[in-house]
Amino acid sequence: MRSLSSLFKGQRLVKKKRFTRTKVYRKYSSGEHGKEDPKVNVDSEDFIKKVAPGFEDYKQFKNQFLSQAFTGKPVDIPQDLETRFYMARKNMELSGASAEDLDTMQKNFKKMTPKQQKIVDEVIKKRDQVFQDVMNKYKNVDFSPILSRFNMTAEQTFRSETEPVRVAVTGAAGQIGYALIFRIASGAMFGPKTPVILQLLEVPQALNSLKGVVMELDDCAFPLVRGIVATDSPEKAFEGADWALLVGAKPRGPGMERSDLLQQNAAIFSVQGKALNKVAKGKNTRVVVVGNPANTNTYITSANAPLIPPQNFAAMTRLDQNRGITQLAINLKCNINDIKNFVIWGNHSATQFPDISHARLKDKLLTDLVDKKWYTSTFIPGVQKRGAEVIKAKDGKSSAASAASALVDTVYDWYNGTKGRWASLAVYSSGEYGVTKGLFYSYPVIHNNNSWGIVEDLPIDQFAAEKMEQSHQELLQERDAVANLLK
Ligand code: NAX
Repeated sequence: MRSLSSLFKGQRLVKKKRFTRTKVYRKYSSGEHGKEDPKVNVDSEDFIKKVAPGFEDYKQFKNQFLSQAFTGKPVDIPQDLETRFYMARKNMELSGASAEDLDTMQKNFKKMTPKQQKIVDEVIKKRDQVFQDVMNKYKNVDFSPILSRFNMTAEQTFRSETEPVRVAVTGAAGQIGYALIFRIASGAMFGPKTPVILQLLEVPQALNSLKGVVMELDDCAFPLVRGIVATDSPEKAFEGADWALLVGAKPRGPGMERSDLLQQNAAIFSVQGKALNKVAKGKNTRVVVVGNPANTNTYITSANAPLIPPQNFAAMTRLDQNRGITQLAINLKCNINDIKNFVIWGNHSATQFPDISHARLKDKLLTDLVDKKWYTSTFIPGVQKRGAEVIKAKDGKSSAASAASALVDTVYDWYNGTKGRWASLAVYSSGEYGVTKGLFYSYPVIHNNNSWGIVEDLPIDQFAAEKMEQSHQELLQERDAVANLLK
């Protein structure tokens, strides 16, 4: 019988091929990801012989299989469960699943009794049949976009029983915290099948308010929430954390100098870095900083947590990217998703550089579509100062729901991979594009396998180089202003 889930898998395979060809992705892998199960070598000749007899490799088999499925000729797929399992594993691997996902799938598959495995097999066959009937009925319709949404193969459902992700959120009773926590709990951040344990940190004065937030969380009856911790102790909040989202920070008070703001926040983030180092999951913890000044707070947190690789820390610049891309889409009268490769460079501050020089609308360069004067005099300052504009419009209250949403996007991409799409993120610099090693600088990155790689070797013109350098210099000054705290 033909399998429509396999049709979809083939589409993902094509995407993956394209991604590999770009060669812009440099992998930083840390923690336990990337481990292969020595027992299963899906590239071995035995495996190919078993699942794809007569073919050179699995990809060739897959392509042939696909074209047969599209022409409506019946295709045999091996029926024994062990083989189907290996095929599923190979499909997941080809479509960019992490080693961790593959291991989980394998573990869960093995946990099932033969009877359960048979039931899953039956269910998937029935579902495929329904799709097939619909496709036969509406022959002139292109089903590929619809099929791509039904990507849950029976094998992937094995992933549903994953361990909960422990997510620590600081400043949990603040504005952003309130807009964020409910979205994490609903599954928007880690996906609708990943349970979460929320570990919420606040200052002692805000614990009562946090209690109210927890009551509301309870009242939502989110099925994915497997536990909630509400505390004013960083060590409790970060205990065993897979992800730490550092939102809480000291706001800039009236008359406060930027250097005071830097110092006061540096003190908070040193304490939190030390606590993360002591009690979080070590090399498997990932940390995203939102609290301002976000890049330098990330630098301080990472410097205080030597057991966690610096590549696991990042400062959020996705809100700036989202702000910019929306303005571009409005200007060009297109959809957000039609614009690719728009990027924020540098610091999350007014020196950030929102850059369209690599961006495309479908196959056209944005630099050919956008008025240059609008770009330099309206767009760039507009993105840089958007935060202040929002504060003005909201009578003194800063961006909250949009910041929370950008954080959901940031972690979703890091956790799930971007399949070749670029995302802006302030990550540890090893000197790329002339930035001082060790700073956290916003670059275009591609996520895969719970890690990221900077898109390298992009041509940088003089205009861009000057803007990028300006932000770099500001980050160096911020680093120097907090140097005393790192001795
Ligand atoms: P709020 O003042 O509403 O909330 C901050 C919360 O953090 C408060 O509840 C406070 O009690 C708590 N807090 C303070 N110190 C803490 C500590 N040591 N441990 C735990 N909790 C602590 O601010 P909110 O609007 O939520 O903004 C939070 C931070 O995000 C600010 O620093 C803000 O500047 C920054 N932003 C960063 C953005 C970005 O794109 N990176 C954009 C939005 C936002 O401006």
